[in-house]
Amino acid sequence: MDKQLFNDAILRACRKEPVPHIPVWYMRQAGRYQPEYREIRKKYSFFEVNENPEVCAEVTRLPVEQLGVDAAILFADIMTPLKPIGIDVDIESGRGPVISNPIRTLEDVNRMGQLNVERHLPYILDSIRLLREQLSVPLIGFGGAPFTLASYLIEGGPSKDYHKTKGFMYAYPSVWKALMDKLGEMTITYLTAQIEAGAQIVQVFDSWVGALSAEDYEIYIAPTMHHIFSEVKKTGVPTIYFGSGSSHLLEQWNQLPVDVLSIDWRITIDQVREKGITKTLQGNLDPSLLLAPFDLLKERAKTIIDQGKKQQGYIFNLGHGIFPEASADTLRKLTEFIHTYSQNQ
Ligand code: 1CP
Repeated sequence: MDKQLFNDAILRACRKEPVPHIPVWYMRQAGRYQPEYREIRKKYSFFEVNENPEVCAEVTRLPVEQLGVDAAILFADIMTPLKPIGIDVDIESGRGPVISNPIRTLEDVNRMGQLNVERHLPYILDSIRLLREQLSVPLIGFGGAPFTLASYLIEGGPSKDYHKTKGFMYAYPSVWKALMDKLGEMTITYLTAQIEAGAQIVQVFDSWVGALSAEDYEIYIAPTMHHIFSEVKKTGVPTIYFGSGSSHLLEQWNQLPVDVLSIDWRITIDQVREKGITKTLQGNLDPSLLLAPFDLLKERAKTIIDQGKKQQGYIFNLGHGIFPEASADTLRKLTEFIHTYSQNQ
């Protein structure tokens, strides 16, 4: 790849360096809102797309080509590494990951195997290598964080309140610790392998950890997250940590050896900066605004950029993922607006 043509704005933002424009990408930028994706899914199951590097690379590139975003995110799921270690997970259309053998006991935890990425997920590494040849923007690798993975493993599928997960955590603290340790090591192994294959940034999705109080985060989660980010830091590749509804945990996140904090719309960027947080920030447009009249969407994006630009180290994104009802055309126009508005200031 010709270095001159390579758009490294997001890497610069991660490192808090000056940028030619505010970099932007969208969580869940590949998915059901795209007619092309829906066509591909008629032919292949979710995991078939995941397991075929040519198709996986095509789906990963689609939003870069169509929306003009500044980064690609590998097409996979947070559940991808759990399948080869003995978890019977299926992705149900319109629902999400469903598990037929939920975790209930220490024996269940011990039965989970050890991830060997070269052996179990060679297609993930092949997809990354292929994408690095094809892309002129950085490639983001990713994994699920232990709490969020555990919520699916214990609930058996998506949940609204995480009562079973939290009940398990309070009732069996030593089994919980064993589960966090196991998922933590798996995450380190998985992210490191993606980086060795060519991922240029990695994001850890802890989508549901905001369900915990700050006190419980400190006791049950922080040590594992500290371990994960200190290990991944050794690679020198920038790391991003995302959670929704997690503003009450930001002071604790700020203590982690992570480079970028990805926030949702329940807090403003100014409010985060007022807390003394100086890490790069990513976010935080409410994805529902994708259904608003474009002028309103633009106004809200403008406010976010104006706040984000006050310090070096800002990446535009949504506060959570794109959903199937969103329009690719709106996202394309939004991306263009963010680039021109942030260039001309
Ligand atoms: O462009 C991309 O972002 C694509 C890659 C990607 C990523 C980063 C997918 C594909 N999934 C994810 C992460 C992921 N998966 C998260 C973290 C991000 C978030 O909070 O949105 C979570 C919680 C999951 C679990 C999951 N997988 C759900 C959510 C269920 C719930 O509890 O609400 C769903 C619906 C899936 C399936 C899935 N994963 C990805 C896609 C495109 C889909 C839809 C599947 C389909 O084609 O049927």
